[in-house]
Amino acid sequence: MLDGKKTLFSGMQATGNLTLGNYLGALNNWLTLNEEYECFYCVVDLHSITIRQDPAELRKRARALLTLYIAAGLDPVKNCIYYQSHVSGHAELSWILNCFTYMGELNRMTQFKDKAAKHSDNINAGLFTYPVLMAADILLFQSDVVPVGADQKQHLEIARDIAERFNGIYGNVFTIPEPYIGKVGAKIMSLQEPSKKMSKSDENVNASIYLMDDPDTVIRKFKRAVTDSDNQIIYTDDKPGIKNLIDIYSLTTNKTVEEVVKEFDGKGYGDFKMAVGETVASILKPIQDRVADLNKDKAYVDGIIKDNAEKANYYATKTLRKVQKKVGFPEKIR
Ligand code: ATP
Ligand code: LTN
Repeated sequence: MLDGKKTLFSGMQATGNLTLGNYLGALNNWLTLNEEYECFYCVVDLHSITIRQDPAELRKRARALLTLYIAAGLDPVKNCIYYQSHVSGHAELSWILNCFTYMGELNRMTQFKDKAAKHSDNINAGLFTYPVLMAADILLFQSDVVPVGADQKQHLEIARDIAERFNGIYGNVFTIPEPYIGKVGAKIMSLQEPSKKMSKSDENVNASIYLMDDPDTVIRKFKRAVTDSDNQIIYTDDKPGIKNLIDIYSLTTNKTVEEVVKEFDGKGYGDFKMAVGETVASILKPIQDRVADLNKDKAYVDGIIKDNAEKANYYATKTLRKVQKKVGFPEKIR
């Protein structure tokens, strides 16, 4: 809660090109919630460097991600769209919260285990304390709700635990955040290995639909999507490939799973995959057009970056001052 308004915070890493999983699992919910709340949508570049990044590439991707937030339909005047690295409060609060987080809690984080296994040559302390920085992001803005995909649920739980612990010691400092995880689409699966989630850092480009993929690529990737061989469109865990495509089609057409199954009753996988491909391509096209327009207007996007960083800094400083005072840091002499 900020200035009497309910607050929403969410963010994405600029670790690669956004996928349909990011869109349907997170961004789409951001769009439906953004009227109700004071919203902060962050490009979490501090989190990105827990994995080694090429600096020029990171800068480019972070800009592309911020542009995509706007192109997807988030109004940058009503919503605070900004880079995490432009608001030093994230790192400062993160340090303080590190001192209220136990090693045992962080040791249980499944994302840490997965990422550590994947990047065994660089298991750095930042990767380990990643959830604390995420808690700082959320708590800095006194967030009431945090829309994320299902894979982030554990991180939300630890953020709540840290906030409750801190409040338990110092009184009501932080709003306790609630996760918002959509019922359908919370986990869009890889098109090549439907037992794995679709991930922007997947090396196999055919496993993911990228939001910037052109229509032919989208259709080709869906045609090649791994399914089983019995050619029946049924929604069941035994058919993870088809189940995933039904979820995608249902979300992108606003039809229920039952309606989708009925629509394709008696039709084969070929027809179904084509329909999914065409629908997804038609949703992506206007977003891609807006990205192209925004890329032509550097000054406009720069202005948004500047104004929103100021706004985010204003609120971040407010919370940070309160926290610093509570833990016993001396007040600054002005
Ligand atoms: P990486 O591959 O670098 O781990 P990612 O694709 O998993 O990236 P994140 O930046 O970690 O993406 O996630 C951004 C948001 O998208 C989060 O809210 C996350 O829960 C959501 N998300 C990511 N992948 C999926 C998916 N396959 N289905 C639904 N939501 C997803
Ligand atoms: N860890 C998240 C990205 C993230 C985030 C946040 C999401 C960083 N800080 C705060 C919601 C709220 C991920 O999606 N990988």
